[in-house]
Amino acid sequence: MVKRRLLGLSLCMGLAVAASPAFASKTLEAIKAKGELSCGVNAGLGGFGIAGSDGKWTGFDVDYCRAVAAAALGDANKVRYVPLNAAQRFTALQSGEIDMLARNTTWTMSRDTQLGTTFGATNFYDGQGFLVPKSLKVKSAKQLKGATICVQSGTTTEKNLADYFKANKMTYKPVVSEDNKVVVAAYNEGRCKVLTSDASQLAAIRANDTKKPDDHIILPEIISKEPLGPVTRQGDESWSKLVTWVHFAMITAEELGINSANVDQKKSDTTPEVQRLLGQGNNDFGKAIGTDSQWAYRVIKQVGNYGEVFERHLGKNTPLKLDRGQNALWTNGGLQYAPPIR
Ligand SMILES: N[C@@H](CCC(=O)N[C@@H](CS)C(=O)NCC(=O)O)C(=O)O
Repeated sequence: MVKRRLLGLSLCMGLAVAASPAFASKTLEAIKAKGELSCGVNAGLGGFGIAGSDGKWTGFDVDYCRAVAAAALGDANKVRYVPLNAAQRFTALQSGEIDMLARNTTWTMSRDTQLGTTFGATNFYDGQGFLVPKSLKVKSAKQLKGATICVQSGTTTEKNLADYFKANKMTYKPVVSEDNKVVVAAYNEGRCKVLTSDASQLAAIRANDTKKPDDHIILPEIISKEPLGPVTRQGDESWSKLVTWVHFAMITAEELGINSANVDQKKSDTTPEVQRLLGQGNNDFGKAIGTDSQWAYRVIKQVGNYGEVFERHLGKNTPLKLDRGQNALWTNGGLQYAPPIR
């Protein structure tokens, strides 16, 4: 009786009843053995994933790869970037060519349940929009009846476009290609009047791929939900959890005011939440995901908290000039929220 009550109490408090062994992750073991994380990224999307002329990859998604490498391997630089287009991305994950995908990929039910792939974190809340030349004098998507619209195949974009025009009883002429470069070139050459994609991508395309960004506007209508996040293969839950919790650690760090510049100092902060995140005292939340107590410390030290990464690649001082918007912390009216580390 007493025993049962004790068991009830410990379960209630969320304590482990028996020491739970770390689940062996085949993916993590393989990554450790090869000494690098193979991370699928966009082949060239400024702000999210792009290789410079020196071959160095940068971007918001690239930093997610780096953060996972810091947690899993101890070094954010131990990443092999695998550029993938929209059509290739899931096959690369299914076949084992990559260990994870960090490439502006929308979490949908079919992708989560039918492809042998799995989602866990939404690191960027996005939505689909329309880019048009100002010279067109269009102010609303509702004025796009009969328009030629450039869109990339193998994306949620293509499907949402069809839904939106159907719902609004409008016709349109799609100009479709599997290759994003072809899609963007078609827009720049006027072969389509409108380009549709995730709004963040439109901001990137307008800033980086049009001759005069100011000659183009993104229409006010956002026609879909595009929760973007990292994707892993189904069947290795421990690895998937590691990838998900890296995002939560970055959110928690921002919430607690911990960043790459002050994280060393914060190690001596006695606030319990800070100690748990940074693996101080007896806290070791990394072991159960196959790493060690310093997993989150390394992410913050080597890559930064969520806000730092957002500002570095997408914020006001970048060509994309994106607001935090829905990606603000929940404490600031946004949707970014992490379950507690305890
Ligand atoms: N978030 C949407 C769209 C993502 C997407 O792949 N967008 C295209 C259109 S700009 C892209 O990134 N293309 C680059 C490429 O395929 O290389 C999805 O997951 O389907």
